[in-house]
Amino acid sequence: MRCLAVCHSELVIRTLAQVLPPSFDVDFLVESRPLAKRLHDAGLAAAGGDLRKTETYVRADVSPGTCVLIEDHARRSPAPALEAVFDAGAALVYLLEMPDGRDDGARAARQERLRNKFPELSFLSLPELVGPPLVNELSRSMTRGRVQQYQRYFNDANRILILLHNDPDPDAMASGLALRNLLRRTKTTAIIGALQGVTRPENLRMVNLLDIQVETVTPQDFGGFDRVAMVDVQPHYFGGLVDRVDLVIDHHPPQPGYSAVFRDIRPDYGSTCTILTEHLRAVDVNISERTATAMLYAIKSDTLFFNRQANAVDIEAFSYLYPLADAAMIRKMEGAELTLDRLEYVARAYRTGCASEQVFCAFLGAVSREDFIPYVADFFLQVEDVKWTFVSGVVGDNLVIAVRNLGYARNAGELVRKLFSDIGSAGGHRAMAKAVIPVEAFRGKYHLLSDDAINLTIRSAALQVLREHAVTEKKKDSPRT
Ligand SMILES: [Mn+2]
Repeated sequence: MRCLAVCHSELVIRTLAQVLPPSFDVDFLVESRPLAKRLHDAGLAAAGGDLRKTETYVRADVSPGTCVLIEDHARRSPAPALEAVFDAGAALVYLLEMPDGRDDGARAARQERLRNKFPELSFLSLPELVGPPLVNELSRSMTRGRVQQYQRYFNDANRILILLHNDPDPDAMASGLALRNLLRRTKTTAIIGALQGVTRPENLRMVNLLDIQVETVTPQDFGGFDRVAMVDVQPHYFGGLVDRVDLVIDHHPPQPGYSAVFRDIRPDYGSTCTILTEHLRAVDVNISERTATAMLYAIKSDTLFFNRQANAVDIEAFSYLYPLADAAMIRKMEGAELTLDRLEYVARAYRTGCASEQVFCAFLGAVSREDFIPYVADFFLQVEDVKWTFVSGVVGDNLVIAVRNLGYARNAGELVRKLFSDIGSAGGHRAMAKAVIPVEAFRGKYHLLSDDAINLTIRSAALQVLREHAVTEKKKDSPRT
């Protein structure tokens, strides 16, 4: 592609000459003839001329297919040069904006003015071009400093505990592996442990396929370790059992009330493994295929494959780990979603549930494990025309209700709080929510004699709130007279 760079400063010229690939056939146009000669002598295709005259650009053989880059001048308006270059027939014109002390608002206003005059003009900003890679590099060295500090701090410990939350999920386990890798430890000197082990079938499948050992520890064991680290969880989770740790790495919102020698908490990250990918990259540690596979699977599962709370850093970590991981293994772990006992509950919900007004409601009765309930709620949300699912079941003495929602108008978390927070714990996000209510309290509130009425009760309460909401939305939409 032919490119004409209209420049004032030698630094910009030399930089462009170096960064543009040979497929860009670049000619430089400058105002100062001595500069043009110097560039020419240095082997660059450069010419001099009056930048405000159309004939200068005609002579430079500008056509609609030429990419024209115009370097902003510190003291002069770019308008005359732009007018001349468009008159000469250019169509692909970029103004390369230089840092000039204008704030963002003033810059936007100037762009607007110029674009009104030259609708085809595009803008490139030098600070924006230089910024991202520079900031990336500098934050990587900040991370490097941080990681090297905790590596040294853990170095002389005989035994290390990497503590995970109860019923560890892929992100917790993969973070454990990654941290052990960073601390250059083996499973005998750095134990990955949890107070309650893994139970969910797809997580057990990950444990088996990747041969991950999560040891069950008790609070009494903590004293037997020289250092304690926590990943994907913070000490408050353990309700006063641990008030001091050596290292916390987590992507949940920061919690007060504990002391940690080192902490790296980034609530805007989609997974803890994303943070740990940055740690591993910063210190150039070899990532084994097993660890990369676990971490990649963790990022996928914590972000629901980028459907939930993922951002550029998660995608960046994902693409970094992807070539290091075993993709076939990940497919195998994902296949673990469907198990016979899950299908059993799906079938139960299908037999006993009902769908109307885009709402699916089912009661599973006594459920052997709580995670069957959200599983079934997720499952039925895939059904054509279903926008809400309310799936309930009894776990011990509690009624657990999982709510899922496809629509964008209504918040599932708010809805369960409105319906059930007076008799139990209720909360969640826009798309998923949960309530846990003592069965007796639920029966008391709704005067129920039998369990069979539970589903109908939840259904009519939910439909009522959703209908009320639909009415208020309609009122908001109707034009005022
Ligand atoms: Mn997580």
